[in-house]
Amino acid sequence: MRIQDVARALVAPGKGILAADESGGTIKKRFDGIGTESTEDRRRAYREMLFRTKGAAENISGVILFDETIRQNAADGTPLVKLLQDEGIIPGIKVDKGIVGLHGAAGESVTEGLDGLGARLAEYRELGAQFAKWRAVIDIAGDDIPSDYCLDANSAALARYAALCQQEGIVPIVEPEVLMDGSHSIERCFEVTHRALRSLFSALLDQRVALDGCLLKPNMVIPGKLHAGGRATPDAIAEATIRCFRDVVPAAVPGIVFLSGGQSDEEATANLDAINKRGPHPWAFSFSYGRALQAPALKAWLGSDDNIEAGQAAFAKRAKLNGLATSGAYSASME
Ligand code: 5MM
Repeated sequence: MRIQDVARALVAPGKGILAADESGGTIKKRFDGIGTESTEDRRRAYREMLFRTKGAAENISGVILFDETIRQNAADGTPLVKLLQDEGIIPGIKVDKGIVGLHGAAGESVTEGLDGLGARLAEYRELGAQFAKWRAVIDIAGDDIPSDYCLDANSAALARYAALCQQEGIVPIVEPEVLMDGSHSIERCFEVTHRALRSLFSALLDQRVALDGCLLKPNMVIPGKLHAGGRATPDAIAEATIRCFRDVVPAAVPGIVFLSGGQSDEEATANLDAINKRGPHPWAFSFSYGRALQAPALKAWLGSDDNIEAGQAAFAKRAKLNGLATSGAYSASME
C-alpha cells in the first residue's frame, strides 16, 4: 500500500489507534498501579490480551508497538504482529528514544533517536510495521517556557524523523505533546499549541515531508490539570481545539489523532465526540490513546490470566465508544 493509503486507513470512519508503545519505565509504572511485576512474560500476556480482543478491529485501525513487543510471540508461539495482521489491524512502531534535557534551556527537553534511524526503520518494515511514531514533549508549566528554541529544535527532529520514515515507505505520526501538567488556562494551551504547530508544519515543509502521507498526534486544547477554574466543558475544549487547528494545520494532512494526555477515559471520549459533533472538518479527527483506552482494561486484568475476558471486555467498550466519538455519535448515557 502507498503511504497515503495507509494514512487514510488509519483514520477510516469509526476507527482509531491504540498506543501500546509504553517504554520499560512507563509500563512498569502502569503495572505498579495494579500491583503487578513488570516481567517480559507479564508484558507479553497483557498485550496479547489486548490484541486478541474479539471485534477490536471494528474500531481499532492500528496499534503502536514498543521495540520489545514487535519481536515478541504470543503464548502459543504466534508473533504478536501476526495476531494484529490477521485481524486487519495495522502494526506501527515507536521509534524515538525518549527525551533528554535541551542544552542551554533549563527545564526544557528534546527527543532523541535520529542516529541510525534509517536502518532501524528498514528493519521494522521487515518486521511488519507500516507506520511509526515520534513524540516531542513540550512542558509549559513555567512563565518563560516553551522557548522558540525548544519548539524549533523539536520540530526539526520531528521533521527529520518524518522524512526518514517516508523514505522507507512508512507513515510517520508526528506527536508534539503540549503537556497538561500545571495550572495554565485553556487560552495559554491554545497559544502554545498554536506556536508548536506553526513551528512543526514549517519544519515538515522545509524537509519536504508529504503532508498527505503523515498523521498529526497532538494534545487537545485544554486547561492544565491544576487550573484554578477546574476542567473545561467538552464544548469549550472542542471550540478552542478546532479554532486552533483550523488556523495552522494544512488540509492536506488526512487525520488528526489525539493523545489523551492524562484526561480520564470518559473525558477523552466525550471531548473527541464534542469535536466531531461540530463537523464536518477538513481532516478526520480520531484517537491514538494510550491511557484512555487502557486504564479500565488494566484495572480489570490486574495481572492475572483469570481476568483476561474482563480485561478484553473493558478494552472493547472503550474502543467502541471512541469509535462512535469519531463521528460524534457518542453519548454519556452509553457509559
Ligand atoms: C502509550 O504511551 C506512549 C509511550 O510513552 P513513553 O515513551 O513515555 O513510555 C506515549 O507516547 C503515548 O503514545 C502518547 O503520549 C499518548 O498516550 P496517552 O496516554 O497520553 O493517550
